[in-house]
Amino acid sequence: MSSFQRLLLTGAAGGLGRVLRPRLKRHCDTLRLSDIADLGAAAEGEELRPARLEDRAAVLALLEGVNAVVHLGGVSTEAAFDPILQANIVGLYNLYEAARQHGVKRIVFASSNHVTGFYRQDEVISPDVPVRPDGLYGISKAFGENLSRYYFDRYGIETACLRIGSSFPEPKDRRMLATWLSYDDLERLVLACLTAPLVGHSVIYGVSDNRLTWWDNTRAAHLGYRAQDNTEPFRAAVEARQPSIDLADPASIYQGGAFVRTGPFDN
Ligand code: 15L
Repeated sequence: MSSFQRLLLTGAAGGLGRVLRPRLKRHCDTLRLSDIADLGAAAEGEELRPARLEDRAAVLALLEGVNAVVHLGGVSTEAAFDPILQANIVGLYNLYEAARQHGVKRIVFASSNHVTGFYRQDEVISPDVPVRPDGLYGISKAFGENLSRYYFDRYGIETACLRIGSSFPEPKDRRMLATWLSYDDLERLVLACLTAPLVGHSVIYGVSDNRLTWWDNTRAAHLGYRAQDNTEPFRAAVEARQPSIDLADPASIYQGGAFVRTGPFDN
C-alpha cells in the first residue's frame, strides 16, 4: 500500500528530480511533477504540471490536493540575483502560501550546504551554528530555512530542510569525499523526512556516511535517517585524479568549495 495519495515533486526535470521521480512513485498513488524544463511523458500514476515558481496563481493550483511536497525547484547553483530572487525567494513564498491555503502540512525543502559554505574545511559544524552563506544562492537557501521556520511556528507546517552536500553518481573531487550524498542515501533521507512521525522544523545535512565529514547531524536523529553509503570505495580514484590540493585556494579552505569564489554577476 502507498504511504501517500498524492505527492508533489518540484524541480522534477533537474538532476536530483530525475533521480527521485521513479523512487518517489513507489510510495504514492499519484506523483505530481513540476518544473519549467521538459518533463517528458507522464508514466502511469504521474501528473505533469509545468509551473513557474514566481507565478503565484500557478503555484497555488500546483499544491491543491497534495499530501506533502518535495521541493527541489528553483535555481540550484550560484547565479545572478534576479533569477534567484524570482525562483528561490518569491517562488518559495508562493509555495508556502499555497501550502497554508491548501492545508498541506509537510514539506521537504532542498536547502544546501552553501548556507554554511564559508565555514572552513577543518571545522565540524552542526546545523545550530549561525549561517555563513557563500553567495546569493546560499543566502536564498537561508531565506528558505527562515521562511519555513516561520510557517512552522505560525501555521504548524512541518519542514525538513536538507542542506544537501554533493549528490552525484560518485564523488568527483577531493572535496566531495566529504560532501557526497549517494542517490540511494538521498532517497533514504527524503523518505525518512516524508514519513517520520514528527519533523517539526528540522535542519539536517544531506550527506552519506563519509569517513571525513564536516557536518554533525546528531541532533536530527529523530528523523530516522541512517546513511548506508560512503566515499571510501572512490577515494583512490579521486586522489589519483586530483593528486594535490592548492592550500591557498579559497576553494580548498572553505566548505563551499568553488562556490566561495564565484561571482559577481551582471544582473
Ligand atoms: C549545490 O547546492 C548544488 O546544487 C550542486 O550542484 C553542487 O554543486 C553542490 O551544491 C555542492 O556543493 O557540491
